[in-house]
Amino acid sequence: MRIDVVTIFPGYLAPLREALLGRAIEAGLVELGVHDLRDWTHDVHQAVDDSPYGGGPGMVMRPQVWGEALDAVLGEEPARLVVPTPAGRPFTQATAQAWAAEERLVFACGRYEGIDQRVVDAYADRGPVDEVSIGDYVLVGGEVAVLVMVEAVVRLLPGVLGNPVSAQEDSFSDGLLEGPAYTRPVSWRGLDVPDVLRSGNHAAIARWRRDRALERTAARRPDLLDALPPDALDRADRAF
Ligand code: 6GU
Repeated sequence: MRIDVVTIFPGYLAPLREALLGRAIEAGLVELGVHDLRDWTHDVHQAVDDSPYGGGPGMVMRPQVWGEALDAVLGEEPARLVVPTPAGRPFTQATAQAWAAEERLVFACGRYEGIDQRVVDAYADRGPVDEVSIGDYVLVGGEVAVLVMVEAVVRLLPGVLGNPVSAQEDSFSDGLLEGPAYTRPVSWRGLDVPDVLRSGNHAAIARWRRDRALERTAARRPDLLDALPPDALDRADRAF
């Protein structure tokens, strides 16, 4: 997979070259390009923003500089263009799974009050464009959202995780939150590991884990339970 990020703060994306992602890049599983939007300005001040039509606070990123930058970075190869914005559709595990199948992702990081809408409108005629949000809170720019989304996507690529079963058993992949996990010692500060996990009874362990996942999801994210398809719960789940 090829990933490009256009931003006025290229240094913000440095963590993408660390740890798991860094290893994916070194292993050639991911190619990463980080580009400074100001490289496509022509004035001495390298201005990327201007005041909004219609008035109001803040600044809007100018379309011309974004147009030149995206023409250059997108090139002729097909790519999905992603524009992080708190006004976007929610980015979820399903989004990460869909994007993990793409050849190329290009992220356009806006700052200030966003990018002139005509940039998204113009590129929507050329290929897929997604305006996405990572949650119901406001960040100062798209850069941190890109760190989040790229990490969620890249860990799903074949060969990136040591144990591919971990990606399949994630919270959300079955629509539920994962339950608690334990390791040695069996007793710590007077707290014991649940007996069933040491029983060797794999069916009982699977049932116990499923019950804890249901319990935790009901307590913390009842909205996820409501959203499960009707066939997602088996008889034992319902009894629970
Ligand atoms: Cl993608 N961008 C910004 N600026 N704020 C956000 C966001 C994105 N998602 C949630 N808040």
